[in-house]
Formats: sequence, C-alpha cells, structure tokens
Amino acid sequence: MTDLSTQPVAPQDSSTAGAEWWRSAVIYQIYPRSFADASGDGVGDLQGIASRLPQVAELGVDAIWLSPFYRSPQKDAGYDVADYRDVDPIFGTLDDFDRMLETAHGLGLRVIVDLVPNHSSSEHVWFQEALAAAPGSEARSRYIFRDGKGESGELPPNNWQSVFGGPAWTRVPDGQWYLHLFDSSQPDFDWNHPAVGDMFVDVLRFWLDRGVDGFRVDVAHGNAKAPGLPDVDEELLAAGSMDSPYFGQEHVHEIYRRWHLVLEEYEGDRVLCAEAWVQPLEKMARFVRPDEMHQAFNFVYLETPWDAQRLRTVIDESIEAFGAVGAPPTWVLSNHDTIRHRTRLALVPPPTHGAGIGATSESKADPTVSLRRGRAATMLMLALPGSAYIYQGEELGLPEVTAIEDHQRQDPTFARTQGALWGRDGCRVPIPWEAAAPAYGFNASGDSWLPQPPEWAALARDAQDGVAGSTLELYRLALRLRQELSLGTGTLEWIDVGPTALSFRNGSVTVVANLGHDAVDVPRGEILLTSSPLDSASLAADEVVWVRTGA
Ligand code: ISL
Repeated sequence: MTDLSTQPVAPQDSSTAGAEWWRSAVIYQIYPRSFADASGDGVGDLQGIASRLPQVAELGVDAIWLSPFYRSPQKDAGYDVADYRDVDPIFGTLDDFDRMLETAHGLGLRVIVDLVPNHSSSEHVWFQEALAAAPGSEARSRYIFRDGKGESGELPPNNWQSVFGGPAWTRVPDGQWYLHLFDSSQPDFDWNHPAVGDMFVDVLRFWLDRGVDGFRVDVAHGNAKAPGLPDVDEELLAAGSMDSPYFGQEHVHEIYRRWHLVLEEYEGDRVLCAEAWVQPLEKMARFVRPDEMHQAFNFVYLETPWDAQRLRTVIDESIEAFGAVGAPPTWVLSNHDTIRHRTRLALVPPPTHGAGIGATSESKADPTVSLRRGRAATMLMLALPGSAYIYQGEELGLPEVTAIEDHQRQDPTFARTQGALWGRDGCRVPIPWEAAAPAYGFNASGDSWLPQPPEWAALARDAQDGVAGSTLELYRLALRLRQELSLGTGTLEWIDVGPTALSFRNGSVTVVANLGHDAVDVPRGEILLTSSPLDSASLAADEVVWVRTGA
C-alpha cells in the first residue's frame, strides 16, 4: 500500500457556509467498467481512468463521481461489494486508486466515490459467516434472515419483490430466508445491528483518509425497513406509489446525521450525495437537511418528459423544496441506470420506468429528433442554478444501445425477469474515444464487455474534437459559459413565452427553450450559444438559445 504521509493531497480548505463548491458544481459520472481500459481485458480500470482524466478536466467539469470499483463478484456490475476497503483486481489496486486520485486532484478535479450501504455482496465475509452460522445467531443478525410462512416455512416471510424482478427473499438450506431488495447475490444489511453502522463509519474514514472529496450513497432511501417487515400494500404499489415499508422510512435519516458529523471532522468541503428515489420532492429534500447529506439526485427532474409546463413545474418545485432546507437544487438527465436522455426524451411511446429498451421494443426514437432534443435538454439543464450531473458519453451525444443480443446482456434485471425487462446494459456500453482505434480507443485489444455499435465511430471523441457544432464542442462551450457567467450560483426568473416554450433569466443571460412546434422569438442581445445552428431569426422545435441580455 502507498505511504499516504508522502502523498501530496490537493488543498482542501473549507469554504464559508453557503459557498461550498458542491452547491454549483458540475459532476461528471465515470462508470469504471466502461470508461477506459488500460489492461485490455475488455473491462475498464483505474489506470485507464487516470490516463483519460485530462480530457475530463478539459471538458470543464468540477468533480468526478466513480461508480463502484471495490472487490466484488460483479453480479450487479460492482454494486455487490465483497470488500468495501479494497479495489477489485479487474479495476486495479489501492495504489492505482491513490495515483488516480492524485492525478484528479492535480487537474483540479474533486473525486466522489460510491458507497453501497443497503446491501453487500453474498461473498462479503459477514454474509459467508451468516450462512455458516445457525438461525438466530449473532452472525445472522447483521443481515435480515427470517423464518418463512406456511406450514413448514416454505413461503417467503412477506410479499416484497426485488427491484430487479422476482421475490425479494431467497431460502437457505436450513430453511430460513434472507432479504435482498435487489439481486439474490445482494443481501440487505440489518441496520438495526450496531456493528453495521460502525462498519460503515470505518469505511467512510478509510476513503476520507485517502483523500476523497465525498460519497454518492447508493439506495440511500433503503437502509431502514419498517419494524416487523409488514407486507407491501399491493394496490398502492400498482398505483405507482413510492411509499413502501422498505423505502423512505423516517428512521433512515439517523444514519446520515451520524455520517454528517464524520465528514465534518475532515478538512475541506466533503460531500454526501443521496441516491434516494423518493417522492414528492419535499420527501427527497429531507435527505439534505442541514445536518444530513449535502445533495440529492433530482430524479423527479430526470423522469419529467420533454414538456414545457411539466418542466417548469418541476424546476420551480425543486428550487423551492431544496431551498427550503438550505440545499442546492440538483439536475440530472442521465446515469448508469436509466435510458440515455438523448434517446429517452424522444421515445414514442414513452418508456416505462426501469424497463430499458431493446432492439424489438415498441418505443422508438428518431435519431435526428433525439440528438437535437438531447442537446437542447442539456443546454436547458446547464443554465439552471444549482449543481448538475453529467454521465460519461453524453458529451458525445451517445444514444442508448439497443443492439445487444440476449446472451450478451449482463444486467441481472434481464435474467430475473426472463427478458421481460431489458435492463440497463444499453447505457453502459464502453465509450468511444478514437474513431479508427480498436474498441474505439477504449483499450488496445479491441475487447469490450458489451458490444459497441459500428455507428459509434462517427461519435468518437476525436471525431468531434475541434469540430464546430459537434456535441462535444457544445458541452465544452456550455460548461465554460456556465462557469464564466456564474449560472450555477445564479437565480432564476421566468419570462412568459407561451405554453410550449420556456424562458428565464439567470443573471445576465436569457435562456429560451422551444419544446413545441411553433417558432419562438429569440430575444435581442448577443447570442452566446445555440443547441443547434439557427436556420432563421427564431427558434425552431427542440432548440435552446442562451442570449446575453444584461451586463
Ligand atoms: O427503487 C428504485 C426505483 O423506485 C430503483 O430505481 C432503485 O433505487 C435503483 O435501482 C437503485 O440503484 C442503485 O442501486 C442498485 C444498482 O443496481 C444501481 O446501479 C444503483 O444505481 C443496487 O445497488
């Protein structure tokens, strides 16, 4: 292991309250399996990430968030952690992590790592001990083991279903059942056991001591279950309610209050970011009260269709709900769990949450419309005050990949639903760097854990670099202007431009977005950026413009 005492760590002075970097940061999500692969085995790694970080910094983002790279059997692409304090050999070593962190800090990038506290891998030493121990033992009580229902316990303890499909319970040879809200290889911890909380505080410290700037907290809404594990009200669930005995329970917040204090012991503005799929926004905002986490992904925004009035409402409600607890609003359009927004926003008919799309899906997106709309949606998002997330590859305009054969699919969702849900592989395909290189520069061997489509040559980074009007150049310009014009720390003031368009002022900039078919006037002033080249003096469908209208 590297001797940390000799390692330079980026200056991490704390800011005055209200001026912390994360309040207005643009955070770039790296999905390590699919970013850059130095070893050539077809799966990305930490050395690969380090080698490509200059290009991330040069894009103009403030921070990176890395999806899990910990020791894991990779049953859920690393969200099944077997050792929270080590790097999986497919990604490299702890030394590689330290070097990557140093490179990132040297480039002025903060580094957020992923923490998965709701469940471990079934290969975690605690779960192996639990399996070897008897029912009722101490070892079992760190997870959620219960006797089954029915005459001989042959039925699961309750009616909970896995998010990935099928029952949320699996039976072990001695007859007991264990809970897994996700895959059967991801047993849920019992957060009532004090050792679980203590272990995660140690894990936080382990990575904070190495110099990370914060954590994205996986399934932050799931750690606490309702006492007695009551059945889900299936009528409520069918009606789309997010209230359940396993998500968004009030006592989950105690955990984050404890973590907040741990982060406060460290210099610099370290950050906790909640992945909390709860609604309404007021409930989500409870995760970012002043003594809890700092940011929460705005999934309500992500799930809003390309509709002017609905977007205006969600933007207002987000600014209100997060503002009411003193947290910044956040904005996100894509990540490793959702259909890439370039495709999603143009799908007809609209997709079902969590289902994904495949080659034979009924939902289709016209490629031209989808690229225009994807770029427009990004420009709208990056003009909003607060913090925003970008998912690797969206700066290249990558679409969701549907050309993945059944036998190539890796997301457990596909197998657990017998193919009824496509799952998330389509947004996880290794990204293209160089049009003419093997695996488009993802590695030197040409191997790729998911197939890259041939049309991605045209979208490779080097094919867009320096090309006026390319999606890469659009992102670069938008990020530079957002920074120069302080849009992230600004305030939003709406201007009425009719029912199918949106317009607002943020400081010296007026933003107009046309989400309908009728042409919309472009305000007088210096045109700073347009999401696609303007054909006339007005804005056509799916176009966004930023105009300097003030000093
Ligand atoms: O519960 C949901 C929606 O109501 C789900 O979207 C769920 O919150 C989401 O799937 C959680 O995702 C995270 O944890 C999973 C992992 O597979 C994902 O990649 C990760 O982002 C299990 O660790």
